[in-house]
Amino acid sequence: MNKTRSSVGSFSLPNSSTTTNPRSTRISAAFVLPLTKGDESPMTSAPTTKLEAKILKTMRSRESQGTSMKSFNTIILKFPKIDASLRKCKAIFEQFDEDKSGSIDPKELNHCFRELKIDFTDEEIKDIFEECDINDDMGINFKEFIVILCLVYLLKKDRSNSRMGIPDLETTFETMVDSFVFLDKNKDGYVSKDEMVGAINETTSGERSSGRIAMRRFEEMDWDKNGMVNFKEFLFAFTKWIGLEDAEDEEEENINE
Ligand SMILES: [Ca+2]
Ligand SMILES: [Ca+2]
Ligand SMILES: [Ca+2]
Repeated sequence: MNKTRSSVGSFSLPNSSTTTNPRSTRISAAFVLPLTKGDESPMTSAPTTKLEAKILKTMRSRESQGTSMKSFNTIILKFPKIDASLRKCKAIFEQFDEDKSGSIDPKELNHCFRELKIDFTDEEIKDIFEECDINDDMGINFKEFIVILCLVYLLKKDRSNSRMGIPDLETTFETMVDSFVFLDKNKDGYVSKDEMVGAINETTSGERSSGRIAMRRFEEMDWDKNGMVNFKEFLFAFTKWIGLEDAEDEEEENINE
C-alpha cells in the first residue's frame, strides 16, 4: 500500500531517482507547471493540450501499479499475437467508415464512440480526433484508429470500471500499455532513448537483432527532436513494429482499384 508515496513521487521528483537523467527532471517540471499555449519550454513532448496532460497523468498512475513484462523479449514474443488481434480490428474500422472513404471523419467517430459505449463528451471526442489525426487530413486512418482505441482504453480504465464493448481487443491494449510501462523505467510517462537502449541491452545476444529493429523503428518516431516518446507516439511506433504497414498497403491497393 504505497499509494501515497508513488503519487507524491511523480510530482515532487526526489533527487535520488532523477539526478542521472536531467531531461526527465525538466519534462516532469514542465508537466507540473501551468500549461500555457505558446510556451517557451524547450521540451516539445511536454503536454500542450488538456487531453495530452490527462493521458500523461493516467499513464503515470498506471505505472505505479507495475508491469507483468519481464524483459524486452517478452514484448517481442507477443508481437504476432498483437498483430493478429489488431488486424481483426480492421473489421471494426470498416464498419464505422460508413461512407467507405477509407478514413473515419468526425461524424463517423462520434457514431463509433456511441456504438462502442465509450462515454466521452462531444468535446473529448473532438480532442482525441485532433490528437490522433497525425497527418492532419481530417480523417482517421486505420493506424490512427488503433491509437485512438488504445488511448480510450487507457483513459477509460482510469475514469470507471465499465469496459469498452470490445473485450478481445482489450487484452491486446493491455499488452501495449504494459509494454510501455516496462520500458519507462523511471515512470515519468515517457520512454527515453536511454531507457530503450537499456531494455535492449538487457536482452541476451541472440535476441538483440530483433531489439535493434525495434530500436530503429523507435528512432523514426521522435528521437531526432528530444529523445522522449510519450504513449501516443509509442503506439504509433508499435503499429509499425508489428507490421501493420502491410495491412495499410493492402488497403491502399484496394482503394486504388
Ligand atoms: Ca469515412
Ligand atoms: Ca489522418
Ligand atoms: Ca522514462
